[in-house]
Amino acid sequence: MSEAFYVTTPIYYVNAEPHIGHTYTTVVADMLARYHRLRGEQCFMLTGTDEHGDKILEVARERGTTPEAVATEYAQLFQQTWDQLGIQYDRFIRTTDPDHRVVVQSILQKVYDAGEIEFKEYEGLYCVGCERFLTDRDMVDGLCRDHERAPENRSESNYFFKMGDHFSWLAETIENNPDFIRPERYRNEVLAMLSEESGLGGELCISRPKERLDWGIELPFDDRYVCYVWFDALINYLTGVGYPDQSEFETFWPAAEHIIGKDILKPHGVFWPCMLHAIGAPLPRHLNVHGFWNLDNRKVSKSLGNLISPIAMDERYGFEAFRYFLLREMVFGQDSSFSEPLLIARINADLANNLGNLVSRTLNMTNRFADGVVPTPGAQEEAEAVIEKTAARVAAEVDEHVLSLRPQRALESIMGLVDETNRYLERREPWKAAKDPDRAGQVPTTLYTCCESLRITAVLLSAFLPKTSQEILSRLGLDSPLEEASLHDLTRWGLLQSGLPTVKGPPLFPRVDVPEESK
Ligand code: ME8
Repeated sequence: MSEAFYVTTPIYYVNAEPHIGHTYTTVVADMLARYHRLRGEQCFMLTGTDEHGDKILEVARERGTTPEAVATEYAQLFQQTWDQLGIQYDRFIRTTDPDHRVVVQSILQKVYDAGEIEFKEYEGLYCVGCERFLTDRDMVDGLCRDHERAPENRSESNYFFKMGDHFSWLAETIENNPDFIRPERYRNEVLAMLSEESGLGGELCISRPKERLDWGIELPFDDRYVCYVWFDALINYLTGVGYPDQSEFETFWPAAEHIIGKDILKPHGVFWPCMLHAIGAPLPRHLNVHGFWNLDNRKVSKSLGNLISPIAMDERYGFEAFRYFLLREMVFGQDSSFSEPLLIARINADLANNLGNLVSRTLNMTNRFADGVVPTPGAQEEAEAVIEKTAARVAAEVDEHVLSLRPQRALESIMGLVDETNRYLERREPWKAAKDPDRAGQVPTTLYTCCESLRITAVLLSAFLPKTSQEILSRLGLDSPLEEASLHDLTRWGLLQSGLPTVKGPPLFPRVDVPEESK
């Protein structure tokens, strides 16, 4: 049986609209699922919404409506956004889905029966934005570091998961599996959280009394309480693939790749592995952590209200161009800045001038000098052999970069092939060679080499820019969907058949003018 690949995004809170941050994580997951599908693996992508908790109740109260209504409105908004943008998820999970409630309750009962949950009084500073009690490290000048608002003093009797019992096992596991949390800096952060000096308590509050919050999943062992959101939310990753006994679970869980932003490293790097260990489930394959998109040097977030909508970007620049920018610009793991001039500069340099130019020059000249069909090449000379070797090297590099979660490097590498082919075309100058009796015989080989390099470029781009890739392939006379062959076979040089009818078409990515106000 083929290898499996399971990729997840965080499930997003339903209190605001999808923005650049959610879009980045979701696009990375979509790109990975598409790439692994092309490698012939059996893939499953999970995304969805996190709907319980104080925050949603707060919004519902402000609006004079029910939490169900708010949750449904935003869940639909997220789902419609991903549909409109062509994200190929396999399930959109909502924490209010009935199968999720069953799984959460069965896990709570299991952990309770194992004696890992205790009931006691707790007092602390609680941030409604984070949905949790804060530690000193979470605060700056008395305010929550992430939400820039003052936490509330709260005291109540609650149920606690004794996760500290798993800390030494977890630290050892992380040490022994150095790439479980990647990139490395986040592994070190989690190890620091687990060290005694960090002040991270060994107990995780997992309940809320219903008298204060009744919007949640009821505890199976005490109906006066509902489950605290992180415990409920993290379990979505298990529900999504049929925990505990559906066959998908066996197939996909050991191949799980979580993609998250660094803001939720603690729940995923500490709470989640301890929960999994407590129920005897294996850990996911990797926890992949990216940095923040910043705007004016501040994190883009719903609470700060400085949103960049993927739908607006789609309308203004086309989603493929925005998707390219996100994947190319951010070094996975580090923070990045967003600005429209930066986006425009990327579109113009990489997509319009480099890729778009190669497509239009190659196909225009194929039209002029080869009757619009892929020509039959003659013998390769050194210059053609260099392009063939570059294509093979780039295909290997892309594979390595994608598997190591370096989308930016993979795209850099693909654009290197485009660049090299553009330079080859400049040197061969078929527009002049066609008129020179000594060199005219070279033209079919030159054009074939450019067409074949473009075909391999389109195959390699297909997970990153699915529509652009299809468009290039169909202009080269190739209409069958890529899924029918494997990536390895598709990147072999020489597969492009001579005689296929090509199409010139309009510019793939027209140059974008920098708006007056940004100059
Ligand atoms: O935390 N830059 O949901 P959430 C990059 N429900 N990524 C960003 C970002 C930014 N400025 N802002 C948000 C939650 N993200 C929980 C998750 S999972 C079991 C529960 C992305 O709606 C990034 O992936 O606040 C981040 O981790 C996630 O959105 C937080 O989404």
